[in-house]
Amino acid sequence: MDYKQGAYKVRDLSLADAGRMRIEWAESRMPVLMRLRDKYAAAKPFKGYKITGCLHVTKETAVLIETLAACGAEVAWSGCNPLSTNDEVAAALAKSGIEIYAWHGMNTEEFYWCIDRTIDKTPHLTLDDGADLIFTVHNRFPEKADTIIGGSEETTTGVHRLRAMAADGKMLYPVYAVNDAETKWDFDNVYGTGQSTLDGVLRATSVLIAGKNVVVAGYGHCGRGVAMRAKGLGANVIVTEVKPTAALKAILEGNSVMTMEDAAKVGDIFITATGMSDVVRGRHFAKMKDGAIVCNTGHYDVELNLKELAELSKDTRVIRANNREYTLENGRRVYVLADGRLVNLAAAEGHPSEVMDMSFANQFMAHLTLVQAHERGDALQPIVYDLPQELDQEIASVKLETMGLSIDSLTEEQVAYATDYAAGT
Ligand code: RBV
Repeated sequence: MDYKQGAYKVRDLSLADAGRMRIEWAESRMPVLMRLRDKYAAAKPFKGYKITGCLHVTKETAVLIETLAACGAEVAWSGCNPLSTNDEVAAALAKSGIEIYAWHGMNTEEFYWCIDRTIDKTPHLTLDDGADLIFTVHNRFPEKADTIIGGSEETTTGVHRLRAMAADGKMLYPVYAVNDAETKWDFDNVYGTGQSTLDGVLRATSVLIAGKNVVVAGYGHCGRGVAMRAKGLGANVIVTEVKPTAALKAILEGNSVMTMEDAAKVGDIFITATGMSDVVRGRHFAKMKDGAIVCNTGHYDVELNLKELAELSKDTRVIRANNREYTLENGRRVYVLADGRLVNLAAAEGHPSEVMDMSFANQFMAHLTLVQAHERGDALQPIVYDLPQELDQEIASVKLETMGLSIDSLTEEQVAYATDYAAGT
């Protein structure tokens, strides 16, 4: 481990050159964020602001971090999951002077130690994925909130929790729900999760997807993306749900729908994407076929009850990277990927750069908005804010432009037609 107090703690600083090449690869596929870097690098709107982040340390996150730094921010970072840090990227960031505490395979105590080190900086802004940093500030260092002007949250699970906290009047500063921007959830959660989850399953197993029964638990945006991509590879997709409208959508979009109780007996590969705890538990594992593969792509590792699986098992071993075999008392084998942690980041590299480009453009703009409001003297409430919808169109339009695509625009007559309530047949 390479450690320098107040500067970094990463696995191995000598991985920095390899990490730098990964970051450059991501930069070449994140044109929207790179444009924001170019646009604001001279004015340095974040000069004098300390931004503390807790988000997967990937090559894409590195592009976000270095964009914030290029625009004047003093940044301190930790990873938001013990298994999602890319050690090469972490080393590259440390070597280029970013304060970073993150390594792959840390335990829970180390996880919070890293977050605490970033809070030591007394930040002005917090940037979360899963709300662990914000909750740590609120629960253990509430005095630090006095100098925090605002924060942002990247993912569905985090936003749900923060909205609950705000409804209870317990939030100490305003937070932008980056997840809820259309150019985030309608792309990252669907196409990002869809591809990266299958990527994780393939890297951990290398099995043929075609002809398999893939059980997707949860048909929200993430589950829908996973189902779509599994089907694209030739799987028979079975969806389990608790929400009637979501189940209906799943069936009308060509999937089968059944209870987990029934799906457990026929599934070959199980992927949870619900944000809920104990979706697959002992009684389900007990019914599974020999060789069943089970993983989770939700933010927290609560969706698979591995304690109950361990109780049913007589033996367990790691059979390949991110793939643990459990031999049950009934003699059948079940394979759990990435210890039930989000398989797309633990076993693969997270979402592709192209999709993180828009998610992180929203993150950048959320922080810029907070700083600008602060400098204008606008008092934001300690609640969860949505980003303005115009921003979605702006980000999408730059994305299209960088893809070399043009779209039509309405004529004046069409605009008039759209708002003419007297028009009819
Ligand atoms: N996510 N980040 C990456 N490549 O950096 N991949 C996925 C990456 C984020 C994504 O935005 C999602 O909301 C969150 O991880 C779940 O923790």
